[in-house]
Amino acid sequence: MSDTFPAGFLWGTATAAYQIEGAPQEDGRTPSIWDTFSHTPGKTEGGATGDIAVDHYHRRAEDVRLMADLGLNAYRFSVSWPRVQPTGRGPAVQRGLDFYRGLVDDLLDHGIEPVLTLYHWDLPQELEAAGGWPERETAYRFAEYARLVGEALGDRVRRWTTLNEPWCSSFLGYGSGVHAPGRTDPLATLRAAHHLNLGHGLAAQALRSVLPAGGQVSVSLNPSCVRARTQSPDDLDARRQIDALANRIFSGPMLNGAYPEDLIADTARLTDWSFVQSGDEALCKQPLDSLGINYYTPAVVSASTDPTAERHDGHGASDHSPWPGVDSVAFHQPPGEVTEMGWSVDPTGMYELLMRYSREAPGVPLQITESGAAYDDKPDADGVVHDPERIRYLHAHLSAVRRAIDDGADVRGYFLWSLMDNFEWAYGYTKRFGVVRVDFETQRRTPKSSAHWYAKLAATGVLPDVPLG
Ligand code: PNW
Repeated sequence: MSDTFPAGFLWGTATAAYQIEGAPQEDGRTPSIWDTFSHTPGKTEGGATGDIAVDHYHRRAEDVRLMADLGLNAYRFSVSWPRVQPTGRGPAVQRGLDFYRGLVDDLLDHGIEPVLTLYHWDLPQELEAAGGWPERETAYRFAEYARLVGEALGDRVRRWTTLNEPWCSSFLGYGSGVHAPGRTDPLATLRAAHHLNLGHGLAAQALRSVLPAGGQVSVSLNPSCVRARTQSPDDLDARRQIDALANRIFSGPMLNGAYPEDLIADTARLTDWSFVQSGDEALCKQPLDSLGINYYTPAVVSASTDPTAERHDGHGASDHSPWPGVDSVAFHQPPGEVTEMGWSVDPTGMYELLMRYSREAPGVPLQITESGAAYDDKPDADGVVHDPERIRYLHAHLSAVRRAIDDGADVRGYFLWSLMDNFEWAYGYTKRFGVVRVDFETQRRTPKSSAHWYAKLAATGVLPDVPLG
């Protein structure tokens, strides 16, 4: 196997607005569902919020310099919807747009390609008050917002992503309630999933109509590599059910223009899916210039008749299952090594997903738009942060990407989650995914050894060895 990546490969890191920016009330920004949720007692670890986060709103230039010093050639970030369009309706706020225009200009000045995500979970609170993603109107509002940002930044941003991980927005936000807005309603979960699909389709159309020639439209999914615990028919059926709700509920409409029939049948007790109007499914299927895959860990499932079976689905603690209509599937902790999230380390899952989506989205280049790991690394007495576990994790996953390329997958880039330690949603500041350490008191940034390792990869296109020990 070659350890060299194709020429032109994008080597980037990824972040999301709410996880890094802070400045929730500056320049006209209004609350998003994550402001409301994180300020609700009991929703995040230690009551953590993104009020300050890592103060990126004020340290943008320093953060771009960090990337430039590491020699990275791409950066995936998200735009905060309530910064640009505070109520989720009406004209854009110029000062909000100016921040992103400044960011993009800084990136371009340093030869770093901006990869812009329109929605990484921070719905304007006013739209949630009107019903949020379970309401069809939200999809139209999202497309209008996409058009505004496209018009404002399309002259300098070539690569656009509509949604980040619509599974998390719907299943964790409206099903298990561990993410904002914290609702626990199985029917609302399915309605939200559909309106996210529809919002993607409408936003992709809106972007196409305003972007100059060469503009690229993508979406980032977090497909689950679902494994059956045994090959028994019941366990295989458990896998089929979860695969439908984790993966095909999005890839069905987005890639094939139709919801899978087994999904409709499995959820028949909850809904007749009449919220899917005629023409919607075709609209969800828009041409994609690339497909973004976010991957961290696989899932292992079995059939279970024991409703009290312990859940190990890695989706956080909730009394409510994220899976609408599923009452007979157990999740199991896979054997072997885990990261600080308790997520099992399984690079083969990455390989399998890349091969699967190569088949399911023929002709569409793939990007790994998130991959990385949380470890509890600390600075040593000299202030140096050694994170050999993260280097091993990255090496193993990049080897899996390389193997998928050898086997025919058209993978064009890798975006490491994350550039720097940040607000890890319900886990607050307790989980560190960064290749740059952030001291959350002083906001001081220190590249970890993994950052230097990754910089070497970006500079050479050749997978460096893993340090021993
Ligand atoms: C992704 N799950 O979140 C997000 O895109 C990032 O914002 C986040 O920081 C990163 O992964 C690490 O967590 C996920 O429970 C959160 O399956 C939860 C799940 C998956 C992805």
